[in-house]
Formats: sequence, structure tokens, C-alpha cells
Amino acid sequence: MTSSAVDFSTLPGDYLLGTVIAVQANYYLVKFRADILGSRQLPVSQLLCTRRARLKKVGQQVMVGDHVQVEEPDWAGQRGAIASVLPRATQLDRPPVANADQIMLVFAIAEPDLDCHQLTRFLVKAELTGLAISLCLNKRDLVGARTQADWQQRLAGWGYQPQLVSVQEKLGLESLRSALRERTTIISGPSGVGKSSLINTLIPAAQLRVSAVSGKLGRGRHTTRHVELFDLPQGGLLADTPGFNQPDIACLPQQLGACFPEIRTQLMDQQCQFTDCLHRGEPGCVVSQDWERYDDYRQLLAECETQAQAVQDSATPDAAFKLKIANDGQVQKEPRLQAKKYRRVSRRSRKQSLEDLRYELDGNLDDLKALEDSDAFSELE
Ligand SMILES: Nc1nc2c(ncn2[C@@H]2O[C@H](COP(=O)(O)OP(=O)(O)OP(=O)(O)O)[C@@H](O)[C@H]2O)c(=O)[nH]1
Ligand SMILES: [Mg+2]
Ligand SMILES: [Zn+2]
Repeated sequence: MTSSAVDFSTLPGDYLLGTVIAVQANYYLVKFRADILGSRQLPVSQLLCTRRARLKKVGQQVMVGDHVQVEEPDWAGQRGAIASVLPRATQLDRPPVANADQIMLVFAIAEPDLDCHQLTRFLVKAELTGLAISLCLNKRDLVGARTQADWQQRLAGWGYQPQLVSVQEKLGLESLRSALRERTTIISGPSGVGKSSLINTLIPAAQLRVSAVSGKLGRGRHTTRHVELFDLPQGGLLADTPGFNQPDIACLPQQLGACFPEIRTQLMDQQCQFTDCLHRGEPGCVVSQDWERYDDYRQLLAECETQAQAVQDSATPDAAFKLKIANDGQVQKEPRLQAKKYRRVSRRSRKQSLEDLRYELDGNLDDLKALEDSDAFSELE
């Protein structure tokens, strides 16, 4: 099964359809996949493509994971041009990936220690995408059978069935392989848990950079910076994403409950008196408060409310300031930078892809807009 909003079998025979597996500045690496090509044979399996000016003019973005039509292939020079982008079945903005089927969250049982609050943030963030979620706990070689069983049981109480693996000792990888087969999966998780190691083991050709966990943060020194899709030998694609340690949760307070399986199951065959109930003791609320992550739910709810309030307040913006939400959920006022005065990006940054810059700006849309308006952007183009 290949994720797409389009039935590939209905496309004309000479239609050259590929999947964008990497984006670097204005170049798109397009892979022609055997599962889409069927019996067709092509001289090479991938081409480095530019985007037709027409697409640029209409503002059609091309993302990793996009299924695209390639024109004028130069097989000898391994170049081509993207003529159109097929409708997306799904789209994630952070990381920017189109047509993903599922998110696989990777955490380590140890080194770094499994932090339940951090795991909850990642889970909620993943739940908000609406994609299917699978959870993988790596480095099981570092703990005993008892600890492994305890985690399994604890997370089952949250509503998840983690797969316990050791990439290093090659334990538990078979069931992981079958969960990934013929699907496009985004691998996500904190730094240093072994995401790149896992992908290298599943796809030896990927050769992602892995490095020793070092320093107080327990963070790998060479962290993954680009979003790139890798072909699984048994079919399917994997995206390694940069590790985030503290994903921010931006949703309406009313959306948060649906991100907790514990709440979802309680609301399966009963409902609260008020449809916008936030499950914190309102009259007629049927959701119990007696479950492990209830305090996490309340904490995240408070964050969402703070953010929602900040958005409301900024409807009448104070021109000189902009609102910023810090990692701890506190809203801070920061002087607004004028687009023209935006600091020049460093030589190092300029060499990086726009995707990297998006990460470095940490999702701050004002800054991104300022950057796109500034000449730094056209230098990247
Ligand atoms: N003991 C043990 N160590 C592992 C295992 N898998 C990976 N590691 C080590 O964990 C460290 C970090 O691995 P990476 O694959 O770079 O982690 P990552 O999640 O890609 O990190 P970022 O790219 O920073 O997000 C490396 O030193 C790996 O050798 C495992 O199963 N057991
Ligand atoms: Mg990595
Ligand atoms: Zn309720």
C-alpha cells in the first residue's frame, strides 16, 4: 500500500511518477519506486530535479514525501524537472513530510532515562497529527527483564503497546519491521535515543550519522538535521527527523482530551453533560481523575489555555511587541523585529537547506516570514 490521495493505476502509461525523498535548497531528489512503477524499467532509480517555474509562480510547495510528475528526464545527467505535485493524502508541517501513514515514536528505556512527561508531550504531539502512532522503546539491553515488563505494563495503562527493542543487540526488530512494511513512517523522538541507529540497521544503505551520547544532556553530538526518506528493503519509506527534546503543544483546550487514550476510552459509551467539558470536575463530567497521567493532562491543558489566551490577546496586537511562548508554557513579550532589520543569516546557515532554517527558527512564524521577506531567502533560492 502506498499512501496517496491518488489512484496511481489510473495515470497514463508514459506518466513519470516519483516520490520526493529529500529537499536541499531548491533541488528535489525524486525516487522512482518499484512499488509504483510496476513492470516499467527505468535507466536510473532517482533524478535530481528542479521545480518548474510555473509551480513556483503559483506558490506550489514541494515537500519530502510528495508524489510528483517528472518531465524531460535527462537519464545520462540524472536530472529532471518537477511538473506537478499530486494531491496529498496527509501533510505534516513539522517535520515537513507529505503522505505519511504513521508516526513511530522512539524513546530509550535508559541512556537517556525515559522521562514520562517528555514521552507524554511527544505522544500528544503525535496524536494531534491524526496519524496512527506506534511506540518503540530502544536500548532494552541496558535494563533487566523486570524493568522491561514494568514499562510494558505501565504504558499499557496509558493505552499504548510499546515494542521493546535493542538496536545494538538486534533484539525485537522483526516485529518492528512488519509494523513498517509498505507504509511511510515518520520516526520521531528525543535526541540520543537511537533513531538514526535504528534506521541504519533497518536500511544499511542509509548510513546516517550516529555518535556517542555525550555531555550532561545525554545528547548525540552529531544530530540529525535534514528530513529525508529512506527506502525500506521490504517496501515502505522511513523519515528520520531531527530530535526535539521538548515539543510544544499548540492546540485548542477542547482538542486535548482526544489526545489521551485514557480519556477516549472513558468517553466511548458515555458523555459529559457539557460538550465542551474539559474534564476537571465540571458538573456532569464523566471522566475520572484517577489515572496516572491525569496531572500531565491538567498541566498541558493549562498550557493550551495560556496559548489560546495569548492568541486572543494578540488579536489587538501591541505593534512593538510580539508574543512568544517559552518552553515552560509561559507567554513572554519580545520586541518585534522589523523584516529589514532581521539579522543576516550566518554563512553556515546559508549553506543549510530552508528546512533546517525552519527548525532553527523553532516554528516562529513571524521570524520565518521576516526571513522569507528578506534577501537571505532569495540567496537560498
Ligand atoms: N546500549 C545501546 N545503545 C544504543 C542502542 N541504539 C543506539 N544506541 C546508542 O545511542 C547513541 C545515540 O544514537 P543515535 O542513533 O545517534 O540517536 P538519535 O536518536 O538519532 O539522536 P539525534 O540524531 O540526536 O536525534 C549512540 O551512541 C548509539 O550507539 C541500543 O540499542 N543500545
Ligand atoms: Mg539522529
Ligand atoms: Zn468531562
